[in-house]
Amino acid sequence: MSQGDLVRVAGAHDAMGATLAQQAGFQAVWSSSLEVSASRCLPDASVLTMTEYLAAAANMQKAIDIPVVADVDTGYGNNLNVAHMVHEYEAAGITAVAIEDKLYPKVNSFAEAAQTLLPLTDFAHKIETAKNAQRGEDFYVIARTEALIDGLGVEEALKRCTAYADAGADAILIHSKKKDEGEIVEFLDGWDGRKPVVIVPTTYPQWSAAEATKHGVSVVIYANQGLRATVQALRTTFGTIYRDGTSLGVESEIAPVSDVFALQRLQDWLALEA
Ligand code: SPV
Ligand code: MG
Repeated sequence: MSQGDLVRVAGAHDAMGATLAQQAGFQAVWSSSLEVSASRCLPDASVLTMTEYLAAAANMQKAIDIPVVADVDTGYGNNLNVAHMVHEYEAAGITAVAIEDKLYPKVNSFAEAAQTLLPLTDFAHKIETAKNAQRGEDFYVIARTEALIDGLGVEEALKRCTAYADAGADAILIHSKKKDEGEIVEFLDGWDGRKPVVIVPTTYPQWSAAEATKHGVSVVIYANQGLRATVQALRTTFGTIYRDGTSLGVESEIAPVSDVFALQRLQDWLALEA
């Protein structure tokens, strides 16, 4: 970000996904609450605990050389929970956390459910608490507003992000569930640039990284495409093997075992023992 280049981030839920994201060239990995909860077939609704989300993020960070940006939902409670979260994530070597201004327990932004936001001043206080709790210099707190998700409009989103930036957030994340980029562009046109902007173009994938850069976006998160690819691939592969009574029909489509060994860095481990 300091070089002025767009930072592209891929969502993952385990070390394998994080490693594949790094190999594809992404600059960071998003430890997605949707992915981590879905990997256990549980809803993205504050059902898992902080320690479970932290374990997933830490497993990813241990496997890769690029930063993990951890989606920490609401910070798992109120201000003291946020402070504890920052202590634990920072100690685990996580580079950045993104905290959202929804009420705990939260539910995924795309769920057909009511979204309730914290009052602006309460969430600004949460951000201040997070920054106060941080011990070193190299830890980043991203403030995420769900104002557009809650239908409160661009003006409210700008007001909130300005307050969160002034409370000490290192970047702000503006989320939208619209099928076009209209309200995101409107937000970016109104943003004074006091802190970098992060977007998550899940529902408006036609809006490219190049266009986002032109509008002043610093970070783009592809939050869940990896998970959705996995669902599709496993469904097709398992279905074909079960139907055919042989795996012959999928052999040319799936990674060879040698590829899996490479991801496990088996040669390095054998060299270590030798
Ligand atoms: C996630 O990946 O968990 C996110 C982004 O928070 S979204 O699912 O779009 O809310
Ligand atoms: Mg999430």
